[in-house]
Amino acid sequence: MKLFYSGNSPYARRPRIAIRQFDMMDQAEEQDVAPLNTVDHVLFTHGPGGRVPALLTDNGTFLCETLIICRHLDEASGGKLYPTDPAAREFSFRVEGVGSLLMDSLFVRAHDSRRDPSEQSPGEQKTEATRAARIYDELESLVDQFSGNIDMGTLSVAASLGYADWRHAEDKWRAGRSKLAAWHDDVMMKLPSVKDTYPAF
Ligand SMILES: N[C@@H](CCC(=O)N[C@@H](CS)C(=O)NCC(=O)O)C(=O)O
Repeated sequence: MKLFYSGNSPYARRPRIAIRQFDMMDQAEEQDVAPLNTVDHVLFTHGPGGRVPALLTDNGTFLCETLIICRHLDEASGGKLYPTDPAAREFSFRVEGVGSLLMDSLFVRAHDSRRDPSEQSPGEQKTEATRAARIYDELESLVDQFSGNIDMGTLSVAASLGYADWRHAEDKWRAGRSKLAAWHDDVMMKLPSVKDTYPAF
């Protein structure tokens, strides 16, 4: 299979982390397709979206959307990305959902803040900043429960926090959230899969 990505894409980082963490480098080739948004972009030969990550499966099916791609990687790996115990699996989905929600919120705000000032929406940025703060707090309260897990739930949270470091340093998400900070910096960043894909900025 082939994963299409672009360098600092926080969404593409999630399957890129999974491929490294769950020893799938032999199964998945990666192709950097930056810059995005060109008229004749290679992604448009596969579908209308033009977004990364995208995955061409071994059967030639073109998949888009991070959560779908991670689901496919889980199947292709024989179930390595999520726990098999039903309760632990459900909890991993919960954590992945929260991490994914955080990424969406951070991404929307970063995107809006880079628009021409005349096109920005301060109201939307405030809404998303408030949402992100609520999610950081939720993660701080959950971290004791997930800190020992290495699965797509926790890896997705790490990807979102790395994106917050890059695009939203002003959030100071570590302030007052010492357990979450220690988990990210001392546990997750020690994993080569997480460290090696951390955004370059
Ligand atoms: N909902 C998508 C979002 C993916 C996304 O927005 N990717 C960005 C890069 S981080 C992209 O491809 N942007 C190019 C564009 O919007 O044309 C997912 O979960 O995979």
